[in-house]
Amino acid sequence: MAKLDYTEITPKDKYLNRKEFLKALGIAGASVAVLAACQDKPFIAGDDLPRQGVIPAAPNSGGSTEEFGNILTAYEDVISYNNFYEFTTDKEGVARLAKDFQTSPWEIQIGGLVENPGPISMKEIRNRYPTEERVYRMRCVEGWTMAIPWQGFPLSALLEDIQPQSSAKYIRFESIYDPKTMPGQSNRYFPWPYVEGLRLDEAYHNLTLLATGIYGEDLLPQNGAPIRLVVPWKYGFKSIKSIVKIDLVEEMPVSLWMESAPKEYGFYANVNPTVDHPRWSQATERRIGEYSRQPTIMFNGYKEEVGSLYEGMDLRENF
Ligand SMILES: Nc1nc2c(c(=O)[nH]1)N[C@H]1C(S)=C(S)[C@@H](COP(=O)(O)O)O[C@H]1N2
Ligand SMILES: [Mo]
Repeated sequence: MAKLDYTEITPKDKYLNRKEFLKALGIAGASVAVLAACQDKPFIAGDDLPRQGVIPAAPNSGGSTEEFGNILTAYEDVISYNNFYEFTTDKEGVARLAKDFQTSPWEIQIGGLVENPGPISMKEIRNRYPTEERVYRMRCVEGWTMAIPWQGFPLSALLEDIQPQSSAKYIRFESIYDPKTMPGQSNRYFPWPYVEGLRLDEAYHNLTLLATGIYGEDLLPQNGAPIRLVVPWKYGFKSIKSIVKIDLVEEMPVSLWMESAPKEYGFYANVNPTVDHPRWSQATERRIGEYSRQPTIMFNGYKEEVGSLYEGMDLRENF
């Protein structure tokens, strides 16, 4: 299927009827049938926002977006409703505070139990790893959710280059620490810098992405520029933004959220409708741009892809 050009398609859906719109997208007959099932559903968040669209019938993610109504979250919403506590805990205030955040030059320090440690610059990363588009659902632990077309490359591609040693069991990520430019880091309640981690098999999973763009545009600071993690079957807080350090380690890393509220946030953080947050239910979720709530889907809809990673584990204990 032809790659969607969001800047191109969006104005067209205003003046073309649906059939012509689909034709303009280059979607073949078979896909039209799939999309027809959801044609009565409205676009998320109003039709006058700049970039939004129908999720391609066969996104190359391998992940399923069908349960999500095949509707992408409007670009305007993706860049204006953010969790990035280094700037502020006010979701609608992040974009303004992050506007002048310097994301170039940028490098990631690679270390720990690897054969090839050292810094790697964003320039090198861009040259070395071709990006692909992945349409993923993102479910925040707070109960809201989006569907986002990312540009990125599998974390496994980087891992193959840096070569974890056999003693490495986990990967640990660190976000930038710069309280001079990130006002939220003066909030001493949180143990900065933001830290996250994955088990090595989760890190190697093909769905696990290092993202550099959204909707065909480079990431904006509020979304974690210039490079962030995206792990679509886990709560959004695992998808750590603005990464400056990656270490391969033997022990399970302690994330910022585990350290600040260990009873509320565990290491795994797999989306699970049957395991509630101590202060609220996780049974339902609200898509940004809609009012009603929908049932939460196990592993955020990616059970087929990732279920086997957790076979035999007690997911209530390992929350
Ligand atoms: N460094 C850092 N990464 C972070 C966060 C944060 O506060 N700091 N918030 C997380 C949470 S809770 C969510 S839901 C997602 C939000 O990503 P988005 O703003 O791009 O939608 O980023 C995650 N990554
Ligand atoms: Mo979140």
